[in-house]
Amino acid sequence: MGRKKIGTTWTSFVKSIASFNGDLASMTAPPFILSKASLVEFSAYWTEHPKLFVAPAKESDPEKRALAVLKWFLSTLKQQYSSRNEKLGSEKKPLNPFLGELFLGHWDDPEAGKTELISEQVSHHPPVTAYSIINEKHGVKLQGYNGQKASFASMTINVKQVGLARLHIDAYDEDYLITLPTLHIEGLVYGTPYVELEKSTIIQSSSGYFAKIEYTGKGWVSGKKNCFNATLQKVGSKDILYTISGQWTDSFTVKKGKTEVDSFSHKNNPTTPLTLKPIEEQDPLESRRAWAKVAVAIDKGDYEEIGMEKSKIENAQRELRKKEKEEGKTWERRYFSSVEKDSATGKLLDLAAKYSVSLGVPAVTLDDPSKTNGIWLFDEKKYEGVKSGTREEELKAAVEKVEAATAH
Ligand code: CLR
Repeated sequence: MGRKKIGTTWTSFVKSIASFNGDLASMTAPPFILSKASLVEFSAYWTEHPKLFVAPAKESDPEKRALAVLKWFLSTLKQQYSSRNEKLGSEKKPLNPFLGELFLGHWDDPEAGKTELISEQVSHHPPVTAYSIINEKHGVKLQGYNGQKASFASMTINVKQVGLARLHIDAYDEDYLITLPTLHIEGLVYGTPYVELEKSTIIQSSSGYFAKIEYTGKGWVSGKKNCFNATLQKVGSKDILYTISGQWTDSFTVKKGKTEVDSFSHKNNPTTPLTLKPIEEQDPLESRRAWAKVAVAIDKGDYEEIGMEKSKIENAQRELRKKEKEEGKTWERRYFSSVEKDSATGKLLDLAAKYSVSLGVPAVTLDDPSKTNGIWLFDEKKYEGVKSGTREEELKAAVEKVEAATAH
């Protein structure tokens, strides 16, 4: 393919997104920027350093624990927002997950032991992914759900994330509420898209610590991309306990006052690969298996074949929704349930609201649940049912339905 051809395709793509409506799923893109990974896979980015994920559980001092949580969170940003982009400017458009799509796996780490990942697409309109990440050995659990609201302005795609994440540490019965940063895509006009983070993230702990991460983008002092400054405070005092600053794509330093007390560098901390079942052993609703034919077509760069294979999945889904409507039923989520109210999050939000006044920072509010088709919680009962085999019939029926809808 000649340069000119790519250039023209890119230009028409950029023109087409200029008129898109905010639903990322409806955006059509040329094959060379299509990713083979579905968004349901992105939940794995939270735990590519299992050692840091479980580190807070080893600290008996609540302040050190809150710091360890902050450090772990900062270490996840590179994977979340730039790992698909090793060569800067090669961000791609992920596959749009279908309702019920799953991504299941685990990490084995000599120190952290086994950490399990359960990710499920719990809503299609609007698209929402829910996940649960569990390390039983250390009693550390993360759960959350998220969707995206996108808009296009002055040649960038702006993405507001809706939803939240919540970390639980069993030994201290402690919770941490984590908000999700706003982001935008840079480099679009040049055909070299990459993510830059904006505004801030907060982490509110039930033990009274409050962390704020401010994303400064290109630091005007350093001139580097992906910069941030973070602080950790305890409520009731204006004292800053720790500051962390650096580049979330590279390294950062932790300081107490002016003294450096710790640091982190991605170069010295390789990620732990996620272990997945081989495709043939996966459930038909698992992402890699379900999208396998689309992935082959993307590898070939065959636009028609991509379209045809995607349509098969989309039409089957449409048919299923139609049937459900006729029968007055809804799709049964395998691992998550939607709730009216989540009291643990509610408590943390109340704390954040109270503290924000004393700390002089904006209060954290929960996004309107309608934006995520509800509040999604990991359902332990459903999970136990899957593990012990008591839901086998139900799961088989779900798979059969999908397969029947795909057959014609
Ligand atoms: C999904 C939830 C993850 C964090 C995350 C990282 C990158 C984001 C992604 C989320 C949503 C989809 C996203 C992506 C970067 C690019 C992609 C915004 C928020 C868009 C749809 C691709 C636009 C197409 C250009 C590359 C041309 O925890």
